[in-house]
Amino acid sequence: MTDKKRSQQTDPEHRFSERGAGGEYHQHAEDGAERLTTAQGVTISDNQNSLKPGASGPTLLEDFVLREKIFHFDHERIPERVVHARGFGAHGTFECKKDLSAITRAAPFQKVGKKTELFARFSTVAGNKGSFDIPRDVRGFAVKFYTDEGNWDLVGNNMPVFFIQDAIKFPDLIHAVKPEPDTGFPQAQSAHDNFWDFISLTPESMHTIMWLMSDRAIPRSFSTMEGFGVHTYRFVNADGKSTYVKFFWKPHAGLQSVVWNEAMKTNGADPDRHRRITWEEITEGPQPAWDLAVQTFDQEFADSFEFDVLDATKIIPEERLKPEIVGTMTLDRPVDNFFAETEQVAFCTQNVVPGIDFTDDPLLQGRNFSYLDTQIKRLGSPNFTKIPVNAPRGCPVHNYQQDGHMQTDQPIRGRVNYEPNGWGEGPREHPLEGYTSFRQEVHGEKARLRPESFNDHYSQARLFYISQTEVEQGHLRDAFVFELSKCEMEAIRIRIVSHLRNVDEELAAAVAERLGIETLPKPAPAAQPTRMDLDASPALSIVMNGPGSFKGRTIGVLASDGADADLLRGLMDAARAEGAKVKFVAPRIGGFTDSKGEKHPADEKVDGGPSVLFDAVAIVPGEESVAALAAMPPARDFLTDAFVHAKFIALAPAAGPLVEATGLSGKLDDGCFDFAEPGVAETFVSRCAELRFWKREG
Ligand code: HDE
Repeated sequence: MTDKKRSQQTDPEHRFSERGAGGEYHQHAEDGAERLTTAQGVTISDNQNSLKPGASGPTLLEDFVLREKIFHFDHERIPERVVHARGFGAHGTFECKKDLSAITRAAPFQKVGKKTELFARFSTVAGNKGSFDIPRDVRGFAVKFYTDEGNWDLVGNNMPVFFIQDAIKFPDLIHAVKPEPDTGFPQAQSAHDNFWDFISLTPESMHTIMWLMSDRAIPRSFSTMEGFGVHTYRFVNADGKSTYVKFFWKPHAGLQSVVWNEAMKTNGADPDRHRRITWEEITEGPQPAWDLAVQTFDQEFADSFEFDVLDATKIIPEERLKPEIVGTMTLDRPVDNFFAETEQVAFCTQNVVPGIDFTDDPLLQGRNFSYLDTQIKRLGSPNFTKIPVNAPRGCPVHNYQQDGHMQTDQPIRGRVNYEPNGWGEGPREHPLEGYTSFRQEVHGEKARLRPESFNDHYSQARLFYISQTEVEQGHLRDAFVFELSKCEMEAIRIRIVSHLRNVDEELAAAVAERLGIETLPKPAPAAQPTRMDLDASPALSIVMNGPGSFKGRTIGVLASDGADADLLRGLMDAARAEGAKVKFVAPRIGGFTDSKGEKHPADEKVDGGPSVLFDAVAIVPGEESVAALAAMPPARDFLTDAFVHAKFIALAPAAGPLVEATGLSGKLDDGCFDFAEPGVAETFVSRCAELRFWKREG
């Protein structure tokens, strides 16, 4: 567990400043306390008042303390990332679980038990920095490994495929999804005409669109989502032999997402949901952890595979080629400063180390240009590599790169700033230990072409769809309906349905019916007319890949004065035994007093702690206070939402009037537990391991 502590207590009687005899305010620095200074190191005597001739005189230009403070403040902002602006980062460690030295020279994989420090950043793609955490969107999953042989950035997403096959289309894709240029909205939404217009004219996006409409796009937390390197990369061993590799991050907490209605409400109740959960997980445990798994294969496999392994819109199903676990990443330390680390971290796909190389995937090739370019725009200088979060840690850095904006280092001392030099000084290249690109023969006519082997846009879209459980298929259908219902142009809705007919006829018909499209359009003309019918891949379902435990999850207990103390104790014990947490929601933040007179501070006041913030709920009011609770709309919503979002619910006998007030009497099902005695808590918590009572969705 991290030793990271935030200030938790403040002196209630602390007086911030005192008025002196001359009208000036003073804050007395205690002896030994740190002095407040200017950037030039001059101690500041008064940080509350600017310099004036007389108390009501105009502020003097001479006031360098004021001017310096305001000047620095004026320059606090840097451009946000053009995509993935909203992110959350943390430090961690990678531990090697399998020696891969036979297939790669890459430093993190040379010995079982070898640890490599890392920095991970998760992000949404479309929203700006101040947007919310659970839009329907792809999530970035970027990891910087500070290896002994330089930094390796594995800049992936929580989906294994991408919308487009060639980098040249990226600016159009992003322009289309971002707020429309005239109105400036919608923010952090794909549900608008421009996005769906572009998609409807880009059949290669169909596979990723299925992922985007699935619950993968609304994860419960970063710790319950998978990560993917997306592209096929190369491992290269000491003999220069290449093995293709695809990277996967498999969460220890199992896969879990929220439902759409819950996501929308969560964004209002706690826009910082994912970052808050991550912070709590790192500081309180269980710490977020993922296994790194790899699919490795040779050219022969690539040639025999029915899709092109260089096409980023395709996966190699896990049942076809099992990803092998090679290590574990644990996030164990939050940042000390959000701006310095999370904001300034600069991932570049071009950051590879000996043993890892690129392939000819045209998306990856374009990315290798974009990331370095964008960091210079964002961070303002090629010296961004010196910022601590970006600087290599596991190895020395020596070169003749010099000067530039914000050079904080004095790398070159003396006269030698070039190489080769006859002074017998300075670093030299090392042909054997240095990075060598995989030796590959390249030939072909120069032209703007796409391989024929990239042409099948529907087979894997269908594979994804048929691999979902019925519940997930229902969510996916509803997501299409929701998004397309926000499109004003009927032609766009129709074009999307025409693509869906190539994916699944029933899905197309269901979406069309719910959109009010009376006549099904013809299927979209496909570049490759024959769609393959592939076997379902259970690895693609979230529901089938849950944790099998309620560990790390939270039960929200709505309680009020007089709540049955034994029931509460039973619930807390059962939760603790499972590694889950209990949080109290009460009418007042000061808390409630249970039936044995014990006072429990509340974690949330009822209108600030809706049930969308919890994985399961219990309703444990006092008999005397339940009527008042039932009269509160947020208390009724607490129960209704938990029910609608298919959560497991424990109801103490005293909860009756609240159940009645919500209109749920007579509708309670097997996902609702009669919490009449403390022992029920154990059954309840063990059932919660299923995470949701999906049957309720019918
Ligand atoms: Fe990115 N992407 N991307 N992307 N991407 C950026 O770089 C780009 C793509 C991904 O937490 C930018 O530093 C192009 C695929 C992540 O800081 C930019 C193309 C995948 C992050 C950029 C892609 C990603 C970015 C913006 C098409 C998954 C956030 C800010 C060829 C494999 C990293 C920045 C962080 C960020 C360009 C497609 C993942 C503009 C041109 C595919 C996780 O350089």
